[in-house]
Amino acid sequence: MRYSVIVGVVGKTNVGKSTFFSAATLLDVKIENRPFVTTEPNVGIAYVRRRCAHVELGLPACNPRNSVCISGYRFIPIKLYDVPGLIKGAHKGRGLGNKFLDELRQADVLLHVVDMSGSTDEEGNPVRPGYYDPLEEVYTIEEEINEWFYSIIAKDWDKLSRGLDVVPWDEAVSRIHRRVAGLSIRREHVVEALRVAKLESTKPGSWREEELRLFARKLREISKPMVIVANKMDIPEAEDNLKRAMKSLEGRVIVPTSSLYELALRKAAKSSLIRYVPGDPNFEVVDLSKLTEKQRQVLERIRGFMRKYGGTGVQRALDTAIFDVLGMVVVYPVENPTRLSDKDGNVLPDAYLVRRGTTALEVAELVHTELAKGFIAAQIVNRNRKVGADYRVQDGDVIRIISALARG
Ligand SMILES: Nc1nc2c(ncn2[C@@H]2O[C@H](COP(=O)(O)OP(=O)(O)OP(=O)(O)O)[C@@H](O)[C@H]2O)c(=O)[nH]1
Ligand SMILES: [Mg+2]
Repeated sequence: MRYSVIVGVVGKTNVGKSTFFSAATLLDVKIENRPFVTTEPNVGIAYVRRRCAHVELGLPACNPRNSVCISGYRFIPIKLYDVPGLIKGAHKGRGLGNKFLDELRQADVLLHVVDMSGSTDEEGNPVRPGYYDPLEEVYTIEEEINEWFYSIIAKDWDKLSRGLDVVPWDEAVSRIHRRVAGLSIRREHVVEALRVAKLESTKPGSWREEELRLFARKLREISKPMVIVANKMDIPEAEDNLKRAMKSLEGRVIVPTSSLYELALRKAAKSSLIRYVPGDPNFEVVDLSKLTEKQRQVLERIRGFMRKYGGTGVQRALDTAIFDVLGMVVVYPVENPTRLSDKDGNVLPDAYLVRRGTTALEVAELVHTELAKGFIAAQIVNRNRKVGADYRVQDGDVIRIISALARG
């Protein structure tokens, strides 16, 4: 299976990264209330949630293959990484250092989990809620992540940059791009970073450290944007901190969560104690008499939280990262435009997550290289339109590729 998006879960140590990861993937990983519990990255499959096209098109059902459809929502797989925690000075080797972040070279977006309750100190040790300022945490950890990125770019920069001043600007950009290609960075990211850093058409060979740092920071922000996961919102002290964060962390995307509650719900649903669709604002108890008094109390507390925040926030954090921040769209390739199915009659079998701006030809390539080679046109079935190779697909498009070369 191919995953079109890689999401990295990063943050200070002991803030709930592995809890978030476990809630999103239902994988059992080590979770404890002390620093540096995770020592090796965890990787798993999580899902983003979108209203399924079968509902939008008024069909009774679908037969998903590469994704799942639950209660009219299509859940599309993405790859999720949970990495060891950071502390201030990690780039100088403090704590577990930051070398493990290299696992995130391929990440498209980062979820920065923050302990919004302030119940862990600078080093991740448990303290009374409200003791530590989560705003400090946001700045400190962003700095560590930017340092990691800078160190990758700064490596061998002298050698590379010398040659850049004697070639045309376009070629210089291409060479910089090749240098950073292993970081899942596209050429337009480089162009945009140079533009916002006001370094266009300058001489990279003459950049001082300051300019290289600025370039690296902008490139990180553009190529690996971040969503702040304001975690542990179930602890009362977190609420005031969140309000402050919303005010002073302007320009950042913040999603309030309780990973602890989401994990409890997913486990309860797995044991058939409740019915819960991830991302829903509520859940349903299957049989009240099967619950202990303690379980009932916990579930009621969770229900109260969800009423206040519209859910636990875990699914929303993933959806925000993929749909709002990366601006990805979902398309449904089909072979039979009348039945909206593949050749075996499966209705809307595949949901593809693609970048906004992806063309019909690129979708054909994703489905099968042969289809793309013989590309004639595409039919956007739900809009009743015939389009060419350059058509940029829209969210929810059901697309049939008309090709001279049939699928092998
Ligand atoms: N109250 C509350 N506690 C949480 C929440 N999420 C995680 N925790 C608790 O925070 C502690 C640390 O959780 P982990 O998931 O291990 O944290 P981590 O960020 O992965 O930590 P390291 O891997 O050690 O860096 C555990 O005791 C969790 O139960 C939450 O949303 N609310
Ligand atoms: Mg962990």
